[in-house]
Amino acid sequence: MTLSSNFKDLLSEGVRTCWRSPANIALIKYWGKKGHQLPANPSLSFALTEAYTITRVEAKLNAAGDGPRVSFTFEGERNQPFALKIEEFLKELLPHLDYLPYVSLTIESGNSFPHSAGIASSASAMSALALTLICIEQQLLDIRMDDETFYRKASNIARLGSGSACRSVYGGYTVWGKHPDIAESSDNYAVPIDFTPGNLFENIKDTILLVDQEPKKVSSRAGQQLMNYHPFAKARFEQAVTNLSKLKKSLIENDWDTFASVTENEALSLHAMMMTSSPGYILMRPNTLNIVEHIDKKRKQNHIKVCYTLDAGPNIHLLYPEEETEKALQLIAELKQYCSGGMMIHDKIGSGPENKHCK
Ligand code: 2P0
Repeated sequence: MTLSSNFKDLLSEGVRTCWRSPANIALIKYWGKKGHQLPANPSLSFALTEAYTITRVEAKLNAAGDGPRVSFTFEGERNQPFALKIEEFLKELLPHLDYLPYVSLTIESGNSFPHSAGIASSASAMSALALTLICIEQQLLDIRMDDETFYRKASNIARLGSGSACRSVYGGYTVWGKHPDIAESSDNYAVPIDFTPGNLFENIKDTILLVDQEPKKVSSRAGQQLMNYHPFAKARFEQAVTNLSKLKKSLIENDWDTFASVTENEALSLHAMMMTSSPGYILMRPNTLNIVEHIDKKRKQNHIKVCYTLDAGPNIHLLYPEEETEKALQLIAELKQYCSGGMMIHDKIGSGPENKHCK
């Protein structure tokens, strides 16, 4: 690539951008890969509101062309493990972003949620960084992309950093992975859903019950790799496709009971895959099961519209429609005893990344 004089001028002054990007919670789970960071099955998630990463980036000229050179801080401090992940990610991006060798990047990042809370931070972190990098490309090459092209490109780039991150570049419900019922769905990037969910799901809430805040015994990356040799992999990938169709129907038909049974089936199947991997492992804790049993019992007694899902960890995401908040909060008060230090995060579906509120 030849650097234009304008490109050099811009970088001499420094090009800056900042994005805030949310975590997401998957209802249909991505668990297993094919090819290069492509999903073995489609997944569906919604963006959260309160759990997000803010990432600020300044790009300056690196005339040597041996970049990107990187200076990274997390919440004001150097963080070697995160810095290594980012360097690895940027190397992956060299074939995709021509300007990278010619820049020195100063990257400052921080999360809205405690790092130890056991909430997946790679989705918000990698999506925020992907958005900043595409934004810088636009400024440097003076390209004007329409929104759809911009977000698809950011999603494609985010995927290379962390699969679930590609779903975090949009608000609301999002699908990643080719599925016959979702128009324009792709394995390369996520797309917003192409249908309107019923009112029970428009403002869905998610209270995250923090059962255990210890670091995970097995990383998601390692867990996903175990799917390559898993005896039940084929059936699991087919199950996700069928469950996505059922979930779409339940969202459109405003059918909470079907939504709940599919969502919980996905959560338990995800953990069943972990338990039946070789070697097998268990990320749920005794209090995860105590919460599940308590929800089952109280839901039957009081007909509360609640259901749960699990990420790759022990914490429970309790989902409920906005209109059910009062009843759900009573149940949540009973569940507090099972949370580590009584900790929980009250979150809800969100409108996706922004670049205007970065302070
Ligand atoms: C998901 N998870 O769909 C599933 C459900 C966790 C449980 O995607 O290897 O960090 O970086 O692509 O995205 C977590 O795995 O894995 C995940 P990589 P990622 O949200």
